[in-house]
Amino acid sequence: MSTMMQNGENTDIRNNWSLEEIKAIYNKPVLELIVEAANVHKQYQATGEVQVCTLLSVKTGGCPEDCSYCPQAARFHTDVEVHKLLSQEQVISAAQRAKDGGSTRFCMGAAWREVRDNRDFDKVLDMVKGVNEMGLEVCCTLGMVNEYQAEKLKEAGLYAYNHNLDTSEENYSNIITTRTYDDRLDTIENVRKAGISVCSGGIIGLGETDEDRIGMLHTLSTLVQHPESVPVNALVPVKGTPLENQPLVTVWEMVRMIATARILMPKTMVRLSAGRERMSVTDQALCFLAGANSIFTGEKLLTTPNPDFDADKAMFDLLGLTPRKSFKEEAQHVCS
Ligand code: SAM
Ligand code: DTB
Ligand code: SF4
Repeated sequence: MSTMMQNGENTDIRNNWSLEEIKAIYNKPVLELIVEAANVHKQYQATGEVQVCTLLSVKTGGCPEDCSYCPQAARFHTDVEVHKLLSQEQVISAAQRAKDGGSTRFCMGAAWREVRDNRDFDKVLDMVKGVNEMGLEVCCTLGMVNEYQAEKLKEAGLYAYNHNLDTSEENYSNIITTRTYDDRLDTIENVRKAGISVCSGGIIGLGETDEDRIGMLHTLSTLVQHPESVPVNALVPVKGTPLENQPLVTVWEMVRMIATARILMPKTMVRLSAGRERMSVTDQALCFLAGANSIFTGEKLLTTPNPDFDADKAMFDLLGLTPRKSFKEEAQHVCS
């Protein structure tokens, strides 16, 4: 830790954190934790810059999995309207709207357990190509992928793949029974091997303990390479799901997760993800101070509401935040 604080070299990024160390960070008095995280943030990240990403559900509902938080699982009776795969035109026009609204990353989500080698996957590959050609960083979240499918996505121009661990290994079977933690880790490894940027985080507010939150952060921060982005979602309780009556998480719980993630994974983009709709600007400001530097914009996440464009624009103006340039642009700049 001290070497990391001294020189900020890449080599100081640690992936050997112990559970005890993480616990000690997570349990610090919250204001002290924020200050420490803010210092790490200042050292490793461009403070004041926030990555702006937009989501689109390209295939909605009817999912065979039983993730107890998710409105898209076929077995729960929610108000989500099932929709087959969108057309290429629908996706490109949504991506254009996102780009016009200042987004640099466009993430397409599908309510699939896993990718299958069929025509729908070929269509998704075309969507990836199309969005990539628009100069956006393309991200997908399509469920489990094997090595071969990850390579095809990479060839099509995929920049990042989102695959969340969601909770700790110990708590996993209380939340999802239709797949295992190892299934999740295997997909992350396949994505990494294909040379795609890894986006993986989780949800708080599922009824998990602090130990579960710490356990999930331990798994993420001890991967051979840290995920390039870690989304921290607050559960959006949806009517009809088993978790519909879960109490809302507090801002302090979000701040603790974000700050701990920032300290453990200094170079990672930490995303303040689901749950912003219920947070005030003051709450969100605390999360940015604690090291969050990425958000989803646009009035919908996948199926649930998100603050609208004007509200986020006003928040950026008020807090003096600027949208981050895309990593793709930066890479081109370095090459040219
Ligand atoms: N089916 C794919 C999968 O599970 O990986 C991709 C889509 S899935 C909806 C993507 C992520 O959304 C989940 O891993 C979970 O973290 C998040 N999510 C789903 N429902 C949520 C909810 N009600 N509140 C917060 N996050 C949620
Ligand atoms: C992530 O971690 N959060 C996003 C994105 N990755 C795919 C999804 C949040 C979904 C919230 C519930 C919904 O809108 O359906
Ligand atoms: Fe399906 Fe993904 Fe929802 Fe789980 S989180 S039910 S896999 S869409």
